[in-house]
Amino acid sequence: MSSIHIIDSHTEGEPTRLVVAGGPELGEGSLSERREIFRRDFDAFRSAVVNEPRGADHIVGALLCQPSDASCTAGVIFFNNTGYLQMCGHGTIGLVVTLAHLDLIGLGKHRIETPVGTVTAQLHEGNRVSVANVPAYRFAKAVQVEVEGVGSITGDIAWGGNWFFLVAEHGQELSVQRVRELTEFSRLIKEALAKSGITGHNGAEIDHVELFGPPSHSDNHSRNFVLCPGDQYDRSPCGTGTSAKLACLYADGKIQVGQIWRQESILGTVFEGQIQIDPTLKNGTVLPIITGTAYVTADAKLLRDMNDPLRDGVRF
Ligand code: PYC
Repeated sequence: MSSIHIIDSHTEGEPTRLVVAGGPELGEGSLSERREIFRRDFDAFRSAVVNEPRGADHIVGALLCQPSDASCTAGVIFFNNTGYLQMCGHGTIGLVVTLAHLDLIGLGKHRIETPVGTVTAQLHEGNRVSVANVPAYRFAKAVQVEVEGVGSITGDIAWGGNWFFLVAEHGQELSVQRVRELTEFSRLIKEALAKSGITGHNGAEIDHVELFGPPSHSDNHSRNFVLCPGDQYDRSPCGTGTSAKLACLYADGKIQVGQIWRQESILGTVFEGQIQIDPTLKNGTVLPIITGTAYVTADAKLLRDMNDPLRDGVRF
């Protein structure tokens, strides 16, 4: 029998399951090297933690790691029902609130190492966290893709810590009652991008699709529906997706430094986004800051009985 200490939280509705103890030994390399060892040698552990019967398809897992950079408070590798994420905004907010719940950190700024770079998270009062994410940029504007059964769809390709295809004109009503239809619609777009060879930089797979529409509340600027890898939709407005959106807004001259963008999720929960500009970075690149709130929901032990045929979870 092996035991895994996990703490669950949700950030604006989207769950994060942090593995605090009982995780695999991945060595002391960079977080991206450790993520490859995780993927190669311990994928059964990933599945055991987030997939049924111990988890559920929409849970995002996070493995707490020793950082390789001593100036960082923690390292983290994010994963989900089908694989590994590059970065995760809602998950970083959940991680920081969980570390505070464990009395491991206090209010203020904390550097967190991820496989795609170091981010800085500021813990405020009331479980609120601002994440200064990795630099984000628009890679391509108004890219057309022919989607089977749908027709031609136009979107922007942007990096916000993951690769996104951002679509404003889609004819879909973005309501929580329609998540099945929106999931299928977005899945078809993702499939069409792959079939058409449309990628991010260096042939990177675009594994997130983001649909935008009008907000349901006049305080907010926009509502989104975000399809994540593993065909699960983000219950939060998606931290990396909001970062990608900020990069596109900046590229279109629609946001300035100091302005707040209130991005509403399909549930109606909100991330506040803003940008900073670092003149040493390539023109058009922004430094997104995403603010949201997380709550701890469970502190538990997962048990893996080696006689249990489903000890590695249900894997597809
Ligand atoms: O918040 O960046 C995010 C995220 C990615 C996938 C699910 N949430």
